[in-house]
Amino acid sequence: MEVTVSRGIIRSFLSKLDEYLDIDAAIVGGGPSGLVAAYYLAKSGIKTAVYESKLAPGGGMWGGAMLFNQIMVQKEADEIIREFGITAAEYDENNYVIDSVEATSALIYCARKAGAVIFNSMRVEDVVLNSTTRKVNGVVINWNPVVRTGMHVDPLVVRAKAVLDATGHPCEISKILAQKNGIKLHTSTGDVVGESSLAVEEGERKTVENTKEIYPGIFVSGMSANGVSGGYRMGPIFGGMLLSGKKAASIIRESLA
Ligand code: 48F
Repeated sequence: MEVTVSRGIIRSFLSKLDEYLDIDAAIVGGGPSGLVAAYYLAKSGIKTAVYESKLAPGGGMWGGAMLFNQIMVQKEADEIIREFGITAAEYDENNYVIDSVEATSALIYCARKAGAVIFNSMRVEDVVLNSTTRKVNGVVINWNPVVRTGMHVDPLVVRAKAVLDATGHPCEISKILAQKNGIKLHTSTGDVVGESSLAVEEGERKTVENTKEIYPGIFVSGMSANGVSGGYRMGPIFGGMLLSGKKAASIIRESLA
């Protein structure tokens, strides 16, 4: 029995990893924007994997604000909330108030049920830049505990037609791409501009506006989109994150068509 349990896990995991070595969309970061993007991509039949460095996907949504586990979501994101079956209580004419644990678990569950595969505790530490086309076409992965403990262990590589940087505030993948390759991103400076201080309404609007392809093959969503293009942070309001994830899925889908 002991061997059966171990063999079942090893064989099924290796077969999943093998099947997802060549994919359509690699989502880096399982926060709200990445999970929403993964859901809509997988739902339309696009082979999608999410790489989340932490054990639990969900990013900055679990904790609400200052660990008060409630979030606010604007009614503009109504369609997405309904699509994910999230219970939303009306707070005022523009906003819902939502249990952050229900919202986060719903995003994870629905992304997975739509067909996106989630690799947790896996860190994307670089991208693949095709030397001929100069297009991003893959991600370099390693176990997060390996990276965090500084072990000198080479990674594995996944080919992906599109990569989404959904890493949140650090916009880690875009920074690595710009720093290592001397290329110009589609931003006002050609580089990662950096996030501005908190401004809720402007931040929410800019999150969606800044969701775009920033270099051939690589897209940004959520706070990563703001970090790359110089948008504002906005705290525990999540309509922009959800709408950004949906927009990212739509532009990635168009790029793959
Ligand atoms: O930070 P995060 O929740 O990103 P988001 O989707 O949402 C932002 C909000 O949570 C909040 C906010 C709302 O107004 O401002 O901050 O933009 O999720 C990002 C996820 O990416 C993971 C990280 O652990 C987190 O779960 N992550 C970051 N870098 C990597 C990564 C990496 N290199 N590889 C894999 N996962």
